[in-house]
Amino acid sequence: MALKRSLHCALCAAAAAAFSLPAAQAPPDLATQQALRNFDEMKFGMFIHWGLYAIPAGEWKGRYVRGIGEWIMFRERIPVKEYEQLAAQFNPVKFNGEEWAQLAREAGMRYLVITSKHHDGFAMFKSNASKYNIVDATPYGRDPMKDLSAACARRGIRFGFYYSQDQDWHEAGGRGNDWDFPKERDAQPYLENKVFPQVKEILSNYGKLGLIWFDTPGLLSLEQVTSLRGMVKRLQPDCLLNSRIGHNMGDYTQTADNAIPIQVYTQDGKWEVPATLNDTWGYKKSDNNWKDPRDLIAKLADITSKGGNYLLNVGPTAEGVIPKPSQDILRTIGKWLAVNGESIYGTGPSPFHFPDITWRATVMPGRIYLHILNWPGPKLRLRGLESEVKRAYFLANKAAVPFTREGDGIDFELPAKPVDRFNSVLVLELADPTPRVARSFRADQMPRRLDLFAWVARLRGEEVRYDWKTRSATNFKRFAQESNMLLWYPYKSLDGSYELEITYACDDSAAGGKFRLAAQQRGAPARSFVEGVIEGTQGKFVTKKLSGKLEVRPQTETITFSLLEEKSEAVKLRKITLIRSL
Ligand code: FHN
Repeated sequence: MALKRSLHCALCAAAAAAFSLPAAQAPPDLATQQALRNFDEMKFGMFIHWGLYAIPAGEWKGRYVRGIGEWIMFRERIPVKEYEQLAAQFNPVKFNGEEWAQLAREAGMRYLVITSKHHDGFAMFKSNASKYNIVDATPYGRDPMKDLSAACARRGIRFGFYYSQDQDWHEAGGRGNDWDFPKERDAQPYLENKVFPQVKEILSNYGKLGLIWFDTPGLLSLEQVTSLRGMVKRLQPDCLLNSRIGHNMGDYTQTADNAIPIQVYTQDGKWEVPATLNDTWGYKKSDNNWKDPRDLIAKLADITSKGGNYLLNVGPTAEGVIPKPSQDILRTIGKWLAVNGESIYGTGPSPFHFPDITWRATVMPGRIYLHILNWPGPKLRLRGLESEVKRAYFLANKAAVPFTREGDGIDFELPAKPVDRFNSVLVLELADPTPRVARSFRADQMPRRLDLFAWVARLRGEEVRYDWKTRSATNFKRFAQESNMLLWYPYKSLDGSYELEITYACDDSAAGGKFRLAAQQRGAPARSFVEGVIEGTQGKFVTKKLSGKLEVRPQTETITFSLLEEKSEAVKLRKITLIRSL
């Protein structure tokens, strides 16, 4: 796919409403190829979800509303006329585009993507296509995107807009609002009167855009999406489009939200992980479940080593302030990058698959960067590297690290304590420009036993937590609508039939709950699953074999762990081990 879609040049030049079939597998044009190279080098970007939803900030009529903050209108079925009144209160007098762009810079983020219009339909820029915009409908009366795009340009940060193209709860022709608009919708007038003109506005009034980030493509037709893509590429040929434009028409791929592939993933071209700093995108005043900088720095290394970019979100308040905890976390990441950026920006993915969560690897010609995320003690053993290592040293202090070859591996002698409290990067200078790796250790070879660690999983739900000390996830609350769970994303790497082991700890008093491991495709009931009971372990970590097999197919999107009863939520799940049947 990578460069899935890709249209004939003739089509790129066609008028917005024109339609012809995409040359689905044609290589991207030169402008797009160059833009993709730049995008690949940047690795780390700032996502900003900012809109009217920052006013209720997760509460409606004095009541807490579960879920992500920017979905409050949908969750509470707020009528358009009532939600629209928020615009009359929106006055972000503390907004300062220079400060936001400067924060992105200090965080080491090289691109920035902000919501120009989210699903609530409100334009955060001056629009002539709809009066429902920040200049015409609020007391603020200014276009903050002008300042922000200019502030980014001044700092060499590539600027992009998020735009919700299909889902628009403000419009009868948009998708999602069936409480105001119960009749079947006709998307075409909505597209022609709002989406196409607004997308044209964001492409015309804010300088060069690095990308447009479409979202929840939903039900738009191939013709409609082709028109949208054609218009963007006609106005700005090197503006990238993400895969959520729909119909395989993006220039690069998004993973699901907060979803990191379990292993190196390069077969489908460039990809990006959109991720939250807490449990929401839009500001929610009660959400203080901030991720630890250690976790985020490790995830940045993890994603980079697997071939992706990391787009990390902040949700500013209605006054226009990025919450202080977000700022502090981002600056901490930036400090790590200021020292270790060489091991991230412009690097290539790992030539090895990852046996566990001790380290990750990125490469530059003649170098491997080993990101040591979980300190292994006095020795780190790296198996499978055939290239001669000329020198090994820590990036942070340049201290040489002694090593010896032993069998199929190299043993590195490590100091007693990590050199960096988050991620100590060990540089290996090689005799070869491209590392030679023995076949069975290569990134595209999965071992027979593969551990799915809780740390690598997406944690779904407001309550479930990862604990670094025990390297396990816990607090799996159950709710009628959406229970907490762990999800792993195999991305086609695991076709096969697997026996299973579970490594966990549970106090005897909390034991007895049933759990399920399932291999699932989006929207379909579990194709294959195995169930078991959480037995008491007196709180100690144990590994148990499960009865039954899990069938994983190339089209399997997720492997999930969830509890089936309101019991054993305190289980500490460290990992699931898949053992390929011979
Ligand atoms: O529904 C949106 C959500 O509000 C948020 O914008 C995320 C960001 O990736 N995208 C959608 C859900 O995937």
